[in-house]
Amino acid sequence: MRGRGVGLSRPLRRALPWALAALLVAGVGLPVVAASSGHLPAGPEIGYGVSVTPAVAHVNVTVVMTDAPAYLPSAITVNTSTVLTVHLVNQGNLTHTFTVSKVPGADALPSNSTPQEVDQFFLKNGFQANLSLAPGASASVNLTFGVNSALDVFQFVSVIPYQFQAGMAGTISVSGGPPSVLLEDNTSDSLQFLPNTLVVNVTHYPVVVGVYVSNLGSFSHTFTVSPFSNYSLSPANFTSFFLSHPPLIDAPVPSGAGSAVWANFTIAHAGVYQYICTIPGHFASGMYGFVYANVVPPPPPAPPSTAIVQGWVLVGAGLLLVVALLVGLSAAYVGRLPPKPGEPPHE
Ligand SMILES: [Cu+2]
Repeated sequence: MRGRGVGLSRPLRRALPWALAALLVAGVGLPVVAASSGHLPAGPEIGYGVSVTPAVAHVNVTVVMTDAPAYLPSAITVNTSTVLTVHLVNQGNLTHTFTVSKVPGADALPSNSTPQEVDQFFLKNGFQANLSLAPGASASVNLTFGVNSALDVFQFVSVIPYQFQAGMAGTISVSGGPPSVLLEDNTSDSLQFLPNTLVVNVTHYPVVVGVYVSNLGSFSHTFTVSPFSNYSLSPANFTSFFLSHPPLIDAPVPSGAGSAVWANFTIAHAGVYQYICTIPGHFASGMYGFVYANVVPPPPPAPPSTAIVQGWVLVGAGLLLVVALLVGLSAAYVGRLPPKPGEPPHE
């Protein structure tokens, strides 16, 4: 064969297509498999809450003290992140105090407490404010309610003996207010929340959470959060459930791409809170998600493995290489056989 000059030997020529096929399968197949794995569904995205410090609001309230004895008004409501300035006016002929509990709770100081027990309570727990006003006097005091005061109720009383017992008491209730944890979510015409997993990690409860819900599609939706933690709502009866157990928030997401709504709500304690869209049929079609409040969310479902596919590409390339080897070997072997009688010698 030597000296015939052109190119490859016959065994190599026979084996070459198979070897090329093996290279093609390995060289093209593997990158294609690797690239396609990046486009496989990757499971639900997770949204993580971002802690922020809300701006502080300033609120003024005038409280009149009377000899009834009483405070007018006796119920004050503020938001979190508020500085409350109480202007006190004693319109009576007796001295009264405005003594605010440091301990939250609508009945931290039981109404049947004796004057000694009232004194002991404030001696033991301290107070947020303690002003004594002579008849006709007036005074002001600032009280601060931060992000950690959500849902707290603080009592204020007059500690002059037997005034509290006679009814000189009131409450400051702290409602939600601006959120201290921000999240984002989206609604889609495929009836999904994107993401459908929201994570809140805070060191104090209750916490006010604000979710900015944007509409990616054209249908209107709602962002409605279950009042119960670790409780699964049912598409069959959530309407009646919410009648007896009002949701933490029921925020309408207007129709039309680009519209958005803030869904602000207060989470009382750690746990998993389901949220749904209450538009008929949407929840049943899978339009729900979960807020994981200091609970680790389950890992998103793993994308379908490409290991088997990649394995088969390698096996296929290997088989083709074996075929190439066999073809090459057999061609070399055939090449050594003497020509059949009557056949012209090989060229
Ligand atoms: Cu919906």
